[in-house]
Amino acid sequence: MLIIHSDRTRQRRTQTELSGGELVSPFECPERVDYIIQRARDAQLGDIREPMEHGIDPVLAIHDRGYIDFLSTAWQHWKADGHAGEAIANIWPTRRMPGRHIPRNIEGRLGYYALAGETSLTADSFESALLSKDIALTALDHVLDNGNSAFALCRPPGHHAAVDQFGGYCFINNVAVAAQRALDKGHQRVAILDVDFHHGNGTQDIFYARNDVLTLSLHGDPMDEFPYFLGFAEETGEGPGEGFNINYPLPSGTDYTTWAKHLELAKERISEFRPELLIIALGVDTFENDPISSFKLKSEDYLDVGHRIAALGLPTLFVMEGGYAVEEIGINAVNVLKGFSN
Ligand code: Q9C
Ligand code: ZN
Repeated sequence: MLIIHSDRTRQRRTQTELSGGELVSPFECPERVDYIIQRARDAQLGDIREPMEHGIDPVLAIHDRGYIDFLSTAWQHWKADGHAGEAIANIWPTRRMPGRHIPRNIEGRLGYYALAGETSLTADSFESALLSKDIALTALDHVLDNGNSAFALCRPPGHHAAVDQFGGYCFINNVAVAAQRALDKGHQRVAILDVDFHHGNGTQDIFYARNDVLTLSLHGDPMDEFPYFLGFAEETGEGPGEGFNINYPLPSGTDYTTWAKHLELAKERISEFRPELLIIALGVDTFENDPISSFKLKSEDYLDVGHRIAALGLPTLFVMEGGYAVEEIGINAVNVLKGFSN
């Protein structure tokens, strides 16, 4: 399987993540990619190529322009205001503070465009997010050109990024950008299956009222897990999109037997939809030793995950999302791709 990768993903090395009331060294770190690419090389998974630049238009096809302008200038404004640390949101439009106005001050703007407070915005954030979407789009080009599957080794991840919000380590929604691009290149129907431990709230948000992109997510029950406020089973889409969003919230401690049953349910729905392209939001934070998650998948289970996805028989684009057991992330992610290819 072709792999799209860039060493420039290393430029993103944020210093702080707000976690447990402390500023900790971020879980979403550059070593994640190092372990995955090392393992892909060792396993001789396939050719490794550099991403090509695709510009901003595919991003504006799904994200709000004001949001993208904010991302591109936020750090400059934050520094100009003399703040010492990385930019972290600390106030939001909430119930009875509806946020009808976008504040002038960067602190207010940060809250307006953030959906969570763990993710620091830094000098590299926008550029890194652009690089990540170029990795996804270059891998997509390959799938569109020859019908073969490909792996986009994206970093930062994307599936929490909504139409006009960042958070959960995500700024630009890579799977959504790729899905929209496939439609703009002539596809009629694209399915996005999100197997990251966390609900793909951003992807759901972007396509919620549409029936040309089927969105499905298997994840920790939002009653107990991030992002808490979206990802419930009753969220099935709206308007023309009714029936085209499917959530499978699963309890803490879910093991592979239960998880795989829900994967099969998702696959039935995908087959019924008859997509021309399948995009997998590939998080491996479902791993038993993941430091911020609570499912119980084992390394060898990921081979079976790949095998089960391959049974759909669709051109498939794998896009890297989460996974924070850094030393095992390479084995787990590459096992999915090996299981798919064998
Ligand atoms: N104390 C992805 O997997 N909550 N994002 C962290 C740590 C945010 C995960 C809590 C989790 C975001 C792409
Ligand atoms: Zn995740």
